[in-house]
Amino acid sequence: ANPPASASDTHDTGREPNRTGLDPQNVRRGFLEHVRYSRGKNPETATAHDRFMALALAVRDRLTDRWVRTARTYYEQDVKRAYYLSAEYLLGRALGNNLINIGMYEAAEQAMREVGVDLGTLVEMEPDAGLGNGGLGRLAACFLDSLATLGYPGMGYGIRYEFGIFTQDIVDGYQVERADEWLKFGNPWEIVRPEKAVPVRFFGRVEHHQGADGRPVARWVGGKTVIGVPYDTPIAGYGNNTVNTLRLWQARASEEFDLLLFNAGDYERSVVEKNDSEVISKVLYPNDAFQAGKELRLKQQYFFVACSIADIVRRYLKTHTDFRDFPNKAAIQLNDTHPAIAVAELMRVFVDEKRLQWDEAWAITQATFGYTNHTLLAEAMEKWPATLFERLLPRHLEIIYEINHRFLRQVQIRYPFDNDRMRRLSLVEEGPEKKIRMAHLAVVGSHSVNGVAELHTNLLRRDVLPDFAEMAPEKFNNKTNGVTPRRWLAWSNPRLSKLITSRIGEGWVTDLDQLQKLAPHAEDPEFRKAFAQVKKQNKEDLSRYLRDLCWVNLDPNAIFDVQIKRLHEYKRQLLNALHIVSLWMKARRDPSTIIAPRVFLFGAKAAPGYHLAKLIIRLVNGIAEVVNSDAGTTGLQVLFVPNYRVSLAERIIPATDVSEQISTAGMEASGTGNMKFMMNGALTLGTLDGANVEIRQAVGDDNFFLFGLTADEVIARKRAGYRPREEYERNVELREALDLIASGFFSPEDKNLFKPLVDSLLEEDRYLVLADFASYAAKQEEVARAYKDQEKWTRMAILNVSQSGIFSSDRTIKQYAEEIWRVKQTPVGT
Ligand code: HBZ
Repeated sequence: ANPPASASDTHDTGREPNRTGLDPQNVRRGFLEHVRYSRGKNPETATAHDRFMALALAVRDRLTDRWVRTARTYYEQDVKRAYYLSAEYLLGRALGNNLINIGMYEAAEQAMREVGVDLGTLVEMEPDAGLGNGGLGRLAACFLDSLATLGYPGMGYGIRYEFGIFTQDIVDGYQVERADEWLKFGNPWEIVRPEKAVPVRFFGRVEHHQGADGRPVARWVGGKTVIGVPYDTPIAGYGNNTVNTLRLWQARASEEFDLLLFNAGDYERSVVEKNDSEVISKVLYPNDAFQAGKELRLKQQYFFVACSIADIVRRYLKTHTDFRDFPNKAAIQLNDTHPAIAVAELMRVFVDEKRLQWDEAWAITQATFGYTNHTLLAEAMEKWPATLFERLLPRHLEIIYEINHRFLRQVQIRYPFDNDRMRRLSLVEEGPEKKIRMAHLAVVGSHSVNGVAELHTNLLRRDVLPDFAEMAPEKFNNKTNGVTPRRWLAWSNPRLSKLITSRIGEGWVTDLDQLQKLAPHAEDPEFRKAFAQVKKQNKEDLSRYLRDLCWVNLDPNAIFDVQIKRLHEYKRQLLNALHIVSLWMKARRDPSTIIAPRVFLFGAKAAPGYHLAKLIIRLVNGIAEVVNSDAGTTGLQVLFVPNYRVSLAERIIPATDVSEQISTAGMEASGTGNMKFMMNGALTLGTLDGANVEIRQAVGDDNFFLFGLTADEVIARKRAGYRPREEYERNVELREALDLIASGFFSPEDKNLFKPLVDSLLEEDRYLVLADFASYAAKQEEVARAYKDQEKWTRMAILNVSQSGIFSSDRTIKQYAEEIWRVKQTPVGT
C-alpha cells in the first residue's frame, strides 16, 4: 500500500508516491499515463511497440525511487564501492527481469489483462541489449544482478555501443551479418546525464618540465579531445530496495573542437572529425577469443576507461581529499585485459594531475585493482604494438615503461642474472615489433589475479603466467563463475520454478543452495512425474516457437540435445556434427541402430572474419537438410537456430535434455551455459574442462556423461606428435563420416566446399576432434540408452537441479566481495 503523499515527504525524498505502487490498479494507471503522455497515443491507436515502451517506462518509474534512495544510502554511509570495468555487457531483455526482481510480474500481468493486452507479447517487443559477444559479457550481466540482489554497493562501467553483436541471418545455409539496431526505436531504461560528461584526450605529445615544487612534471598536451557522455541503466536487486547503476559511455565530438574548425571556415573537416570521434562507441567488436589488434579497438578501451576512472575519482573527491584512503572506498575489477589500460590511467591521474609521488600512487593503484582472466588461448591475449601506443597514448606508454622498469628491477633483485626470466616477465615483448603485454600490465598493477574455474585457475598458474605465480603466489586465486538464478530459472522457466517452490518454498531464488532440499524428492514418483511433465511442456513450447520461426516440426518426444554457444574450433561443434553424420549413416543402413529419437539443436554466431567457423555453420545446415529429409525413418532431426542470443537461450535451455559441453580439455576457461543447463534439469555430456569439472564433482559421476582426454592428456598427445590421420584410418565410423563430408554430399552445389574443414582435421586437428571422436560416440550411445529409462533419467535430472546451487552468481559475487573487494552489504531502506 502507498503511504499518503505529504508535501514534506515529497520534498525530503523526491518521491512521487503515485509512481511507486506495485498493485495492478497503480500499474495500469502508470501504463495508461505513459501511453498518452510519453507516446502521445490513445490506447486504441497505440502500437504493440508503444505499449511495450509505456509499460517499460511505468516499470522504470517504479524503480526510480529506489534508485535514488540507493545512491543516497551509499553516499551518506560513504561505503566502499566495487566498480566493474567491462568492455561488454550481454544484458538481453530487461522488462521481464525487472518485473520479477521488483516483485510486480503478476500485477503487471493482471494490469495488462485488464486493458486487453498480453504481457508476453509486450515482452517479445523488446530488443536484446546485445552489448557483448558471449560468456564474458553475459557473466558481467549476471554479476550486476547478483551485486544488486545481495545489496552490495556495486557499479558497472562500459561502452554504450550503438550497434551490439550483429544480427545473424542464415541464407542458403551461410551466416550473413546485419547491423544490430537495438536503439532504433528508443531505449526506455536509460537516462542520459550530459552534466557528467568527461573529456578524453587522444594523440598529442608529452612535455617534461621542472615543477614549482622542484619535482619533474609531465604534461600531456595537444592531440584531440573526445567527450564521453554517460547513460545510466538501473539494475534492480531481487526482493530488496537496491537499485544499482550500469553507466555506459557514448562518444561525442567535443564542441570547442568543432566550433574552432567551423569558425575557421572548414565546415567539411569539422564534420569529418565529428565522425572520427563518434565512431568510437559505434560498434562492438564481434570477436570472442581472438585479438584483432585494430586501432579503433584500443581507442574504445581507453575511451571508456578514462571516462570511468575520471568518474570514480570525481566521486571520491566529493567527500575526500587524501588519496591514501582511496582503496578503502574503491575496488576496481578488470574484466579481462580489455580495460587493463586503467592501471596506467589511474597512475597518470595520480602522478600527473594530482601530483602524488610515484611510489605512493603505485601502492594505491595496486591496492585498488583486481584482474580476472577469462582465457588460456594464446591468440586471445592482448598485445598492442608500442608504436600504436606511442601515437595514441604517448603518456601512457611512458608510464608503462616506468612501471616495467621498476618491476624488472624487483625481478632482478629477486632472481639475479636470470635474463630469460626478465624477458618472460617484461610488460614489453621484444621482437621484430615491440609489443605491450596487457595481461602483464594487469597482473603487475593488481593485488588479485583470478581465473574463472578451478581447472582454469590452475592452468593459469602452471602454463600461462607461471613466472608471476611463482613471484607472487598470494595474488592468484580462483573465483568459479556462476549465473543468476533470477533470469536463468525464475524468469526463463516459470513451470519448473513453480514446481520447485511448491515443494521447498521460494527461498531458493536468493539462496540457491536450498535446491538441495529437492534431492529427496527425486525418489518421489509423483514429483518425478511432475518434473518430467514440466520438461515435456517446455519442449512443446520450444517446438511451437521453432515451427513458426524455422518451419520445422520438432518431435517433443525426442531427446533434445543442444549445443548453444559462440562458434569456435575449440568448442568443437565439428565433433558434434561428425557424430550426427555417423549416426545418420548407421540409421540409414539399419534404423534399429537408433536407440532413441533425437533432435540436435545448434545455435551459434561466428566472428565475421573467422572463415572456418562460418564454414562449420554451413556444414551443420547441410547436414540438417539431409538428415531432416528422412527424419521419419531415422528419428533424427537437426536444426541450426538462427541468431542465437540471450532471449533465445531463455527459451531453449528449459527445454533441453542433453547439454553439449564438449570443448577440448584445457581450452574452455569455465563455461557458464553449462551451469544454466544443469539448473534447468539437463544432463551434461562433457569433457573435463572448465567448470564441467566442478559440475561433475557436485552431481557425482553417475549423473554426468563424461568423455574425452583430460587437459594433461591433451598436452601429452600433442607432445608425443599427434597424427590425426591415424585416428581416421583406425575408426571406420569416423572415416565414413569424414569421407561423406569430403565427397561433397552435404554441398552438392560445390563438392569441394568443406575441403578446408576436412583438411584441417586430417592434417593438424589442433583441437583433437578426431582423438576424442570414439569416446564421444560411445558416450552418446550411453546417453540414448539412459534416456530410454525415463524414471532414471528424470531422477538424474532432478539431482542435477538439486546440486546446482553453487553455480549461482550470488555465491561467486560473495567471494569477490569478501576475498578481493572487501565491500560490505549495504541494505537500502524503504
Ligand atoms: O568467458 C569466456 C570464456 O571462453 C568462458 O569459458 C567463460 O565462461 C566466460 C566467462 O568467464 N570468454 C569470453 O567470452 N571472451 C570473450 O568474449 C572475448 C571478447 C573479446 C576479446 C577476447 C575475448 O577480445
